[in-house]
Amino acid sequence: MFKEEKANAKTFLVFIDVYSLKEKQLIDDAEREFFDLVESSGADIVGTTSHKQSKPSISHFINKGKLEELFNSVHGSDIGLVIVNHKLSASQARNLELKLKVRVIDKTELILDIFATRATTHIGKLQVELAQLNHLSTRLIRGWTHLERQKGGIGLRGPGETQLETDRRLIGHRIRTLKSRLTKAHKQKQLNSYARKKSRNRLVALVGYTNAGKTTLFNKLTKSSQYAADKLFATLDSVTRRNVDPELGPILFSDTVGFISDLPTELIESFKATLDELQSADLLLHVTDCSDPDHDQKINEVDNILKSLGLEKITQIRINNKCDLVGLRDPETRKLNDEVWISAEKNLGIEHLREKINLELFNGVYKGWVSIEASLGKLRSDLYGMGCIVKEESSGSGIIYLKIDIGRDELDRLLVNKGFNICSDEDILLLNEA
Ligand SMILES: Nc1nc2c(ncn2[C@@H]2O[C@H](COP(=O)(O)OP(=O)(O)OP(=O)(O)O)[C@@H](O)[C@H]2O)c(=O)[nH]1
Ligand SMILES: [Mg+2]
Repeated sequence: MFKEEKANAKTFLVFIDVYSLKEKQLIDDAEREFFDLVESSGADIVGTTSHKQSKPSISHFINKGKLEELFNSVHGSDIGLVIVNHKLSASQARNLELKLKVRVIDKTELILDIFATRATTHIGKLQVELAQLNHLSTRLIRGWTHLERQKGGIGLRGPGETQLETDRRLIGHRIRTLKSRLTKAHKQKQLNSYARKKSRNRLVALVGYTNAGKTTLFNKLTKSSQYAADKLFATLDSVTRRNVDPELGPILFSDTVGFISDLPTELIESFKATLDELQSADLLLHVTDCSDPDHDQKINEVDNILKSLGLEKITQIRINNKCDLVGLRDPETRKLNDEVWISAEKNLGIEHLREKINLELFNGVYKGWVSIEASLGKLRSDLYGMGCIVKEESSGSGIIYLKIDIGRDELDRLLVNKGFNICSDEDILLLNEA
């Protein structure tokens, strides 16, 4: 029925600006984002069309006149795939395919496909397959026979691929298996996070719109080399790393999947457990691209998604990243509304961000000497257990001097409860010289 389709099929894009959906459309430049998305999927774009219509047509989404034009563009060409920038109902997608005689996918399938090609971890792959199957099960309607004969191609790649030939019953079975595997995998992760809670590590999660620069900043903060790239959804699987920066207190940083407007509900459902991990974060770094013309809308979009995940109560530091692109060379001077201006790539403003993180989490950090009575061995071993002793000196007169690196809050708690004395650096210098 359809032309043979390969993974890099010649692709035609249809961008429709629908007035009646406009209020929901928070992104002004949705067209550019749509193109970026399609490019991220690796499609071979050979043509595009863009038009406005007042509302979607019930049968084909695209109105009749435009549909004829589209048919003329596609018919007799070597185009094998049409991608539409909206969510299509099962029957709209089917009717479009019947009319155009090529495969048609919508924005949801496009995003699912990108996720499928990016998933690398066990949990990531399970989540994407679950999302694909959930979506596929809504498409298994009468008359939708071509799915059984097709393999590969954008929208059909990834872990779910072989399942596309199975029927609804098999899909249902597979969905149940995936869900139970995911529950098991997440239980394991929860055990790990329980271990974290027992330690004094704070969890700081980087969140934000896709391509804002979260991974670039994460790499800077944790001296890691996670994959960061100028494409949408470069990161899919969350990664947590311990802070190695001596300027920061004991922190675990977590890099997460980026958000996008109209994130398919199937994906939110599947990724819920991963995103649920954010619930235990002590602080969110909301990374934004301040050079993006849609900067404000994207902030709203991310805040809305955070709200829908019940994360709005967690303290947020708003970070305007890529300040080098707006000509801001000295971000320290720009401290509007308590926001932080940085360039993760050019290493600008990171120092101020560090201070801010320390201040939020630990009410600042104390680095210096304290003295305790030698008889308070338990306190000393607790401090070693917490990993905050940098150096130790003994006066030989029943007093131990400890150089510590500790959050102000914790220090205050320990001072009140356990009997510390803060020394001045001069005292210690004398001690060292003696
Ligand atoms: N000019 C400039 N580019 C930056 C800066 N930070 C990140 N980038 C670039 O922006 C692109 C996206 O960066 P990533 O760190 O992958 O963004 P992300 O938010 O992790 O994106 P996803 O994982 O796709 O959600 C990359 O090409 C980076 O090199 C910056 O401060 N200035
Ligand atoms: Mg990333």
